[in-house]
Amino acid sequence: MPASAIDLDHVIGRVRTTGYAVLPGVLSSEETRRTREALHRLSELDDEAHGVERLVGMRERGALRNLAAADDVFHALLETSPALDIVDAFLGRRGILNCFDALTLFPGQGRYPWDYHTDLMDVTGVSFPPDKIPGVNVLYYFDRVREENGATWVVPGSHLTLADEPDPEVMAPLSVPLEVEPGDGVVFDARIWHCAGTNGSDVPRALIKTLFTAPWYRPQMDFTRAVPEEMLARLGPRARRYLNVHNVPPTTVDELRWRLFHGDAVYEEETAVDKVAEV
Ligand SMILES: O=C(O)CCC(=O)C(=O)O
Repeated sequence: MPASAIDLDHVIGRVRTTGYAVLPGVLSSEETRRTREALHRLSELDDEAHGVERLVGMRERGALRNLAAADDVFHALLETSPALDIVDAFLGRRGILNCFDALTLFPGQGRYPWDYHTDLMDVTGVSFPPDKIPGVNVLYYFDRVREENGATWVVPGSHLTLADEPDPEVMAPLSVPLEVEPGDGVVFDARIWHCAGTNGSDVPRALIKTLFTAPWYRPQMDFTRAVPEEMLARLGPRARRYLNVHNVPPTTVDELRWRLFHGDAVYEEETAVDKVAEV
């Protein structure tokens, strides 16, 4: 999908009011195919490396973590995906990645309705100014998903509630299943209450989750160390910003002084070279 095909104002309006928007065909069919294949390979490797039983015991089977470090094929989701313009529109040039994982629902597996949650539980119940959104989640789907094979359920408008522990039995009837095709995305305000459904089919259904937040929210991993240096170096400025390379606190007084003097210039890598090292 060319970036221009997203009606940014429309999507932003939907996310602000209902809390979510579906992005039909946000990935091209070629990207969808290559990414799905890579997920499949990675899932087999994870099973082999850690053992299916152990992963199931940890509730981690099919949860493929830190995709930025797994394969260059995933980097498009931090560099060229049209959905990133929506992320930047909400979070500005300081938005960072919180997690970049694949999540799989295997046949018979489900989380509905006990697992209603928001993606920013640390700020659940906190009131923000209407124009400030602390986080945006973009989900990418690789299967045709319906209620029967584990659609994601969202409670429209619930991103604005200040209730910090709503009853799942109350939320379930208020929620809607998101029906999508392979290559579709869903973007939502990360405060929306949502829940994975139950996969009643005989094939796994997988999605990729890219959660972005304001720079003050602690990411799931320290990507500056969790992504190999040579991979970080291959990435463009936008992806490096999401991976938080500018947000690591200074480790020397010289570096601190450089930053105090240059202020926000540290975020200007998208138009300049990485000056942090040039203290
Ligand atoms: O797997 C799903 O449908 C929902 C994923 C989810 O709960 C999340 O992104 O936090």
